[in-house]
Amino acid sequence: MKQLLHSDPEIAQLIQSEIDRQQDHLELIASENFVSLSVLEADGSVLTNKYAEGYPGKRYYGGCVHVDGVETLAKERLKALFDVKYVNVQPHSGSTANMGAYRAILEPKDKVLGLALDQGGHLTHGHPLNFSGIDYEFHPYFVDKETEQIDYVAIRLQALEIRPKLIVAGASAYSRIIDFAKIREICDLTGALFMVDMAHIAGLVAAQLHPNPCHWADIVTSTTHKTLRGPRGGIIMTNDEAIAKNVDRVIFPGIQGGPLMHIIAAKAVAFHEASTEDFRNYQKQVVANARAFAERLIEHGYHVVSGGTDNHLFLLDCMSKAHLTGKKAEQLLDSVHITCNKNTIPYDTQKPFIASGIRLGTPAMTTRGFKEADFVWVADLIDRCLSHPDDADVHEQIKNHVLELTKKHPLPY
Ligand code: DSN
Repeated sequence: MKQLLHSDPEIAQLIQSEIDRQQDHLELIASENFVSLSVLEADGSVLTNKYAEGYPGKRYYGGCVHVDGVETLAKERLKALFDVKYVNVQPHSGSTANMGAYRAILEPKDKVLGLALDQGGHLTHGHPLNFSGIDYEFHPYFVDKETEQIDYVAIRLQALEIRPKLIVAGASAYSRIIDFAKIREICDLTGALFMVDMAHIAGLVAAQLHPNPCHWADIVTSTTHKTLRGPRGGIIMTNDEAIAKNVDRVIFPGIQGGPLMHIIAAKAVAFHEASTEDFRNYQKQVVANARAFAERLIEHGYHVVSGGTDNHLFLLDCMSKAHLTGKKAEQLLDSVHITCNKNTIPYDTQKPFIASGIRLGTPAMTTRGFKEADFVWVADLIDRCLSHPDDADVHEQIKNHVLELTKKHPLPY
């Protein structure tokens, strides 16, 4: 940052402080990750200078020969990674990708089924204040009260009664394998289209550790920065040519103007990385770490929603042992350099801003080289912190342990 330090020391200092924070905190936010230096280099490249409205070979600006090459490569790599025929790599974010997908297949006010936000769903799956809940008539489906897993029988009954135009699967806080085949069956029975937002699990899907929704759904969206470990952005995929044509028209000129070519280059780099054996091994470790982490917290006496995890995350019910709200637990852990987010648990009695749980994920620290034993240690630190909410000496000791752990696995930035 030599140049920035000279020209704008205030911003340079804030960036340096963020690098330091990322270095010496335990990052357990399930939707975050650490990109490779190659992704970072593409992300920070001169491609940010280029306007390229349109698509490869059909641009509204001159000088697009090289960015055409970049976008074509990104598309080809993405198709191969998820075994899908048509892709759009231009969405600026997951929300824009979802808006594009809905607009490509729905009319305003169409009925849609989506997982309830307070049970693991996402804002863009029908929250009343989000464009999705405003533009379409969303009906939430739920997890079973006992198993805390998606209740496919109830979805079937709901779909038969409501007759939605679309069923959306995908979640931001659900720790089990989603049975796409079962939802496809319900869609076929009721005449609904099927969309999967695989943002959270895209890396696991790429590594073939979760069923591939592109084999079941009419349309699939994702972000590229979570388990997939690419730059911040969105993508849309389909095997249906007519839907693909709609998607391209809806993204540009429908929703966006110029694509972010530096981000598309970084996406291409990430898709290449995600196709390697190293990445598959990384994802296996992500899942093994999440399992060991959850099991240790269960041994400590906590309730983990649904009793465990099949993927990269789980929800810890902080009321179950520590008798703390998720908000308080998040604040306490933050004070000892353990970063996570409060989260409602299914059938929560607390409001979303308070919540009874926290969401814990392993993708970021696994990128730093953490193995099962490290996560067992992290579980012990979390338990110690939540069991001693007012003990400053204990908190100081935990902070020192966190530093020991983070120093053992430094970031390359
Ligand atoms: N906000 C993201 C998450 O944390 O899961 C979802 O978009």
